Amino acid sequence: QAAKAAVNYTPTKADYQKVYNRIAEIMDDAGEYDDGSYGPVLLRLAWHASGTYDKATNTGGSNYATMRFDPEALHAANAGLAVARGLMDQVKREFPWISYGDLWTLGGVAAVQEMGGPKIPWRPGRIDGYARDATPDGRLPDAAQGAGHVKEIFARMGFTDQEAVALCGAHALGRCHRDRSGYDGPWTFSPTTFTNDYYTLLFDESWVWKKWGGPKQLEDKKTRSLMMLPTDYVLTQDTHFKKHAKAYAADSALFFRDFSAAFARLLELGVPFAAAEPWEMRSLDEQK
Ligand code: DDH
Repeated sequence: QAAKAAVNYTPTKADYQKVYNRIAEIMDDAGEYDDGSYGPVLLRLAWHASGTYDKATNTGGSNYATMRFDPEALHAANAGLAVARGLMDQVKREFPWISYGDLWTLGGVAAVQEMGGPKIPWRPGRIDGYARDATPDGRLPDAAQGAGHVKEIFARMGFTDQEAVALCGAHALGRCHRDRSGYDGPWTFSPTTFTNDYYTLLFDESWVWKKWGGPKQLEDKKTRSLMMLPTDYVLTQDTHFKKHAKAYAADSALFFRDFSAAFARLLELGVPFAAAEPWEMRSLDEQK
């Protein structure tokens, strides 16, 4: 009877808050890693787990957490994410009852909130799937392409241009790695703080093509220490994208609000939730 009760135990919000807290602690244990936080790479894991969603066939997305399996783990877009999956495995050992999809998406929520971003409403409900549920290569955006490609990829997930532009603001965080994507450098001067700097820099700096042996990317003319991918730069070129990117550059609160809504939706694409309402998890600071 006791064993049966344990199997049927439904974790509560307090249980998920404990997982959130452990992720937040691990994020800060990064030491010499990158810019001193695992937050950006955990955010990228949550995004790549969710961004495989295809609205037309209702396949992909964070349910099933199929990036655990080859060949999806080996897709070029996912290079470097083994670091993030390894960190999440540490958390999974301590809280074995959580599904990988819930764990990885909660990691994205913790990353955004702990790095100073908006609250991201989140709820559990994803289940672990099998290798046969894995998605084909090519569903995530290719940084070398133009505005048409970016629109197509986000529309396939069911997003508008406005939501696509809001989601790209996540590039305020983290950096590109030569040994992962081939690209190199951070987008902003504060890659572990969630800001709207990605948009302000896009419009305020002069961006020139970097002269180097690597893939085509831009650098800021003034310091040559920041970068933009071709797909970032199109937000200043395409008229529809530009309208929203300008609005986010001018109004940080608007960006925070729209990012929260779009990112919460991204994490839920293709997940068949029961009726429960999403929760707001508390940041470590709020629990002091
Ligand atoms: Fe991104 N991204 N991303 N990205 N992304 C990279 C890094 C990070 C594209 C390409 C790259 C989003 C959209 C796009 C983050 C979050 C998000 C890198 C570098 C490439 C390349 C990887 C490496 O070398 O380590 C492209 C293309 C798009 C696009 O939309 C057209 C979105 C929507 C998000 C999100 O989170 C909502 C984050 C964070 C990083 C930094 C990772 C790190 O390790 O640092």
